[in-house]
Amino acid sequence: MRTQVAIIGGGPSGLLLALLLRRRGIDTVVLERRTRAHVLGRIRAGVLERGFAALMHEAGIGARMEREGFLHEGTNIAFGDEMFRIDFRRLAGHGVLVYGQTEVTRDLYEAHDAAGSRIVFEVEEVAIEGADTDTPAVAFRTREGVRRLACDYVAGCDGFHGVSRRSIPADRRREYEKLYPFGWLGVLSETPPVNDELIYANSERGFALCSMRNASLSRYYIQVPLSDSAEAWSDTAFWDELRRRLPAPVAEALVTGPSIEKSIAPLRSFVCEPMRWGRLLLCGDAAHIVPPTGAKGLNTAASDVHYLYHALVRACLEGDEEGLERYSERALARIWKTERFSWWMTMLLHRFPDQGSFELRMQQAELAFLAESEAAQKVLAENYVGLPY
Ligand code: RFL
Ligand code: PHB
Repeated sequence: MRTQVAIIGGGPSGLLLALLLRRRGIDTVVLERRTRAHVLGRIRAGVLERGFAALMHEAGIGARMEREGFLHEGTNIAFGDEMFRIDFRRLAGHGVLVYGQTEVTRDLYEAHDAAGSRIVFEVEEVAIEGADTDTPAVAFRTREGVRRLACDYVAGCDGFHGVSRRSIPADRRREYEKLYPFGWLGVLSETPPVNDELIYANSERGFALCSMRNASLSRYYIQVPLSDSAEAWSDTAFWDELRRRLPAPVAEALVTGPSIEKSIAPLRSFVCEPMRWGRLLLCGDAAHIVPPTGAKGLNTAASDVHYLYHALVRACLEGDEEGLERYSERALARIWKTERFSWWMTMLLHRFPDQGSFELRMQQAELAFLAESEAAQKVLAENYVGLPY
């Protein structure tokens, strides 16, 4: 088997990169460890930056997103019983789109079906060979046996737990990591959202977030200790705890119902440098993770796709490797700023087990300042809607 760009991972990064490259006549093969149904069953991100939406359009799949996505021109921050709004349109010029990662992934798979793309599911024992040579390849096992995919470049889009990052020799990469001492318990329910915009809440019982997928599908999160398990949280216990963390008028307006998905995600900040080793290019969660507080994970994956797509087009169609040589530096420059924003939002809105009374006062003062200062709100708005590529 041979292709120009072997793409490991059929999540949003890998699928979007493959679709963009195909549209420019560059051949790709996507290798995915799971089944398509499994990938589509994962409930993850909900907020898309304008840059992400532009890439969807460029890939020719923006129509349903435009039709069914919700434009959010602001967000709300609650602390205790107080709540204030950050006006994205006024402060940053435009808003964000609420359109779930599940829908993005479905649109991507459908476009690949129509294009007749080669996507191999349930691959095992994926191994990258010769990434530091001019003739790389990816070996993998399917039900039919071991196969070998020769290629010009390998895009490592296989998420945080994939093989790509670990294929870069340990002495050629540097990893930066921060683990937070809590997770997010998320619930999806077929209930109308409590508010027409998101609410991020800092309460003395811990963080809570009110989000949504559409007018009849809500997504809520609460901060929980890492030792908790999702199964141990009954729906009633979840709704009771969520209500306690929201300002009284919001809590009273909350419509509850049975959960249709419930899971706990740990919070982590992580960056691997560099994102390139020879002809292996890392992209998305394979290279970096942010805590979900700023809604940046999927959006950061998309900015990598943007840089990598343009670099690969230049390399494959014009034989010019400058874009690939500078890919890691360009992508990381934006990633570190997004890491900073996600870390800052996380520190601002959560309760920490080791938070002393001074740290608590600092957090309260920062929230009070944010509530009053247009300059501080502008910083948040500029980052939330997405830094330029
Ligand atoms: P993914 O989605 O993890 O996809 C990687 C794919 O690679 C496959 N894979 C392999 N394939 C072949 N061989 C191997 N050895 C492989 N190992 C793994 C996996 O099966 C998978 O299909 O990474 P990608 O494509 O880089 O996309 C990243 C995003 O999924 C992620 O950043 C976001 O979901 C993060 N995130 C959010 N991002 C936002 O921008 N806005 C949000 O509102 C937001 N909310 C969230 C989130 C992530 C969450 N969780 C559970 C992690 C909320 C949550 C709760
Ligand atoms: C979501 O809707 O899943 C979501 C929204 C905003 C975040 C994180 C997750 O910051």
